[in-house]
Amino acid sequence: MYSKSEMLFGKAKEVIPGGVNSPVRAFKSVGGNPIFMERAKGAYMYDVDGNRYIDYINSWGPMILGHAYEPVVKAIQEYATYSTSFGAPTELEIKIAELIVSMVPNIDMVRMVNSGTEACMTALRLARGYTGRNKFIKFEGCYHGHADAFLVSAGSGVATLGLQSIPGVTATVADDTLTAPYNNLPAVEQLVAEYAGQIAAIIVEPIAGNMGCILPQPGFLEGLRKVCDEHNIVLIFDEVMTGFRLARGGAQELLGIKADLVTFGKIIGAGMPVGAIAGPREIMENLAPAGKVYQAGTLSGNPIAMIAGYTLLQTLNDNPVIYQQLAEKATYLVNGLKEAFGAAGIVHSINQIGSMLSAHFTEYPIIDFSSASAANNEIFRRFFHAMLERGVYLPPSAFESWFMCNALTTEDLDQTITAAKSAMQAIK
Ligand code: KE4
Repeated sequence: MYSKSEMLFGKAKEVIPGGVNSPVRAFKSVGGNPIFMERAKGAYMYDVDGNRYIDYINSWGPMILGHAYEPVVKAIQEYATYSTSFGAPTELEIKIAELIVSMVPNIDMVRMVNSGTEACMTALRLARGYTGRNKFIKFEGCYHGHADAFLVSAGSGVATLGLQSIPGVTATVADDTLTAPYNNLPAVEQLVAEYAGQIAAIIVEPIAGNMGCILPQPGFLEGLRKVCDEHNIVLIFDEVMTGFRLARGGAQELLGIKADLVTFGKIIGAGMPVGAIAGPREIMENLAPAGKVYQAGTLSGNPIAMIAGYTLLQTLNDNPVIYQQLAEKATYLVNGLKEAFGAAGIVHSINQIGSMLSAHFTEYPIIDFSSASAANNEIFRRFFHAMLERGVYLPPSAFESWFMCNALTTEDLDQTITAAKSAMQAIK
């Protein structure tokens, strides 16, 4: 069933550290060997052994309209013939920046980079340059990419691998990273009082997606906004995952909370390497060459990545009904999963907002990293493999979100629910 994947993984480990180019792909927390994919179309991925999977990873978010979305593929094919990179400004970069400014609330300007990591590290440097302060607050279990400052109490692959401290991240860097539990406003207020005048930014996933999917509790984000206003702290919404996924204007639009800076990734590039920082002119014009906060990139604003992202964002912008369709599909799936888990007598807690969701095997609500960590990972591990054997590809870690694409049909969802019922009976 997986013989070619197993052979390829053996070869990969000879020339690629851990056999993968990103740790979370290695199946470390669920065990077994990663599946090597060959192609994908719409809601389906096909591995090198010819197995088909209904895909709930969507490349960790970008494939919101499904894999190999025709208009994006055609746009890439056309623009590749004009050259794959100029290293000079292009009109296309203006067009995508203007489109993003029209879609996302509270921003005047956009700077393109090549990953969510670059976007978040730039936003932090910008906040530090703008305020003249060094420290910042992040939340346990939130993941903002692999820049040194963010690898303290991080989620996603760092949590998946159980890494408490990261060799190579120096104590001096870590000293400026302050952490608080997600959804714990008093802990933030205490840090702000203790480090009065020293905190440049609070960076938060407005809906956390890197310890499973965790929703902000009423008052949490509003409280962060108030603290930032009172202490002139830059509030950074890391919307690498939620941007363009939960609404055209992302979590700012959906939740009605104003950030000072917003970071993007994933969907903004339609699967091509793109990240972005966006915000008001007053802050953004501190970025070089307009200002002195230096940031650069050989392939930033790359024409192939830009036309891919521009094509996808145009579709989303012109068809906001997609977001309602995605949310309805996610709700349908969650109801089916609850039925499957309940029928097997397995305690569970499922979080969902829009087309993001995660399933945890615990009777307690999942509201922060501590509660996510306390859930039963052994059941998750067995569920993951039982679903894989039944042709459903879930995130290979309980510290990740599931993602829905709009190519999923009711038949796909029913097939997923049937697989879940069968998987639960097999593992209980
Ligand atoms: P990238 O550098 O991986 O493009 O983006 C980093 C990042 C920043 N902020 C948030 C909220 C993110 O979710 C991410 C990356 N997400 C993970 C999945 N949870 C990427 C998957 C991987 O590491 O392979």
